[in-house]
Amino acid sequence: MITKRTDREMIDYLLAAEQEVREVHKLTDQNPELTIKEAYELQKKLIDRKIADGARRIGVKLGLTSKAKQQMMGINEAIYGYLLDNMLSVEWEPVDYRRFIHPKAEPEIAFLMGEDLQGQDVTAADVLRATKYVAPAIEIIDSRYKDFKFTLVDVVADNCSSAQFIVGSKWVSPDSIDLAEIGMVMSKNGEVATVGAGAAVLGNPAQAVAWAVNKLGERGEGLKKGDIVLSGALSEAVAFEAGDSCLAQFDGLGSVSFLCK
Ligand code: OOG
Ligand code: MG
Repeated sequence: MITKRTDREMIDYLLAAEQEVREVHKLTDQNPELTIKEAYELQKKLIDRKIADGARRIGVKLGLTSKAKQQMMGINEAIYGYLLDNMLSVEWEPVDYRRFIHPKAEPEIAFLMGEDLQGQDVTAADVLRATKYVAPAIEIIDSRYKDFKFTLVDVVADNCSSAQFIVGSKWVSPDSIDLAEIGMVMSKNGEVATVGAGAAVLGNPAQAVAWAVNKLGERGEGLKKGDIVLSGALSEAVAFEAGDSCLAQFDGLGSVSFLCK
């Protein structure tokens, strides 16, 4: 018999999986009727709980903005979630494998917002105007779900698999570069693991950020000055283990790397 869980139980369940570093069955296994709207409400409650426990919201992340990622995960829709201060790591500090269940690295372009941005008909040009810098980034995703498999509803409730991210130290004005044309190579332990281009992210990463701003706008939210936005992986994600290192090199943006201990 399927016993449906309440919101609070589902959040406790996901938080326990993360804290205890173990994978769990998808929420939709027990609550198959969950809608995408309810999934975003669960996500919000999960983030609010982390904030109540001392974390701070520092930005927004997009997911499944590239065909490579959509095909990899079998979901044809972009998603968004939140970035918290305890997810940000510095490049020279190794990431700790013991924090993860089954982590994967994704090469991304990060935006640093120079102004607040909110609305429901925001364009890529508006995003670029409100952006102070762009920088190379690697997101480490770590779905709480068994075998890294989920439906759209499940992944949204799980804050889009967010775990950690690293931003490179070179910050470039968005005026000086065409984001769609940026080529990217990510290598693991010195060997090419995946390649991509800025255009893979909904045609242009700024377009992807505009999509997220418009979605947030529907809920009366937006981006704030100083927010970091991860615009979504340019290629498929690459699994790694303790001892591995990853380096993502972007034309015109420089590189970002991490070592996993
Ligand atoms: C969902 C998160 C995807 C991206 O950049 O596409 C994501 C997942 O694949 O687990 O962060
Ligand atoms: Mg990502």
